[in-house]
Amino acid sequence: MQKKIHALTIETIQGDIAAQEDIEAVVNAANAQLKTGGGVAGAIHRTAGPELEKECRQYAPIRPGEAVLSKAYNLPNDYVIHCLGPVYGKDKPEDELLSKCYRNALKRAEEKNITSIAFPAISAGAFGYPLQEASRIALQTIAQQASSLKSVRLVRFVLFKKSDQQAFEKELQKLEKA
Ligand code: AR6
Repeated sequence: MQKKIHALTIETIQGDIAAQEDIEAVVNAANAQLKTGGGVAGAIHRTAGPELEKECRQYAPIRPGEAVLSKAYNLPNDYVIHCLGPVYGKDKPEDELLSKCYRNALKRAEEKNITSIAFPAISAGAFGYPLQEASRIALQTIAQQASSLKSVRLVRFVLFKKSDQQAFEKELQKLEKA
C-alpha cells in the first residue's frame, strides 16, 4: 500500500530489510555498540559482511534516538543508517525517543541527498515496543516531516510479518483520513 504526502511517497511492504535492491539507504534497528545482533541488526550485518561492524566501531556507542550513517558494503544499497530505538519501559519518554529515531534517520539521509530510504519497525522486536503504537509513531513522524524534505522522495516500511504489515497499513490508512 502507498500514500503520497506532499512530494513524499510512503509505502508498506512485507519483506526483508536486507533485500531492498531499489533503495539507496536502509535503516538498521541497531544496538548501542553498533554490533551485529538478532533481528534486523543480524540480517543487515550478515548480508553486509564484517567490514560494516569495523566501520561502525568509530561511531559507537550511540544513545536512544540517535542515528549514524555508514557505507553498506555487500548490501544492495549505498548506505546504512543505524538507529538506536528506546527499550520499551526503560528508555523514557519512549514515544519521543522513537520519533527522534525517525527524524534523525531522515536528517542523515538528507545530508547525503538520498532519495529513497527503507525502515524496519524500530524497537518493535527485542526492545518490546507494542507494534500498533510503534507503527503510529513511525508513520506520524514521517508524515510530519514530509513537507520539509528536500531529497527523500520514497519512504518504505519493510515489515517481516504479515500481521505487522497489516498494522502499518491500518495506520497508513488513518493518515489518509487526517
Ligand atoms: N527485515 C525486516 N524486519 C525484520 C527483520 C528483517 N530481516 N528481522 C526482524 N524484523 P529487532 P529492536 C522485525 O529486534 O526491537 C537486536 O538484536 C521484527 O519482527 O530487530 O529495535 C539489536 O542488536 C520487529 O518487528 O529491533 C538490538 O540489541 C522489528 O523488525 C535490538 O535487537 C524490529 O526488531 C534492537 O531491538
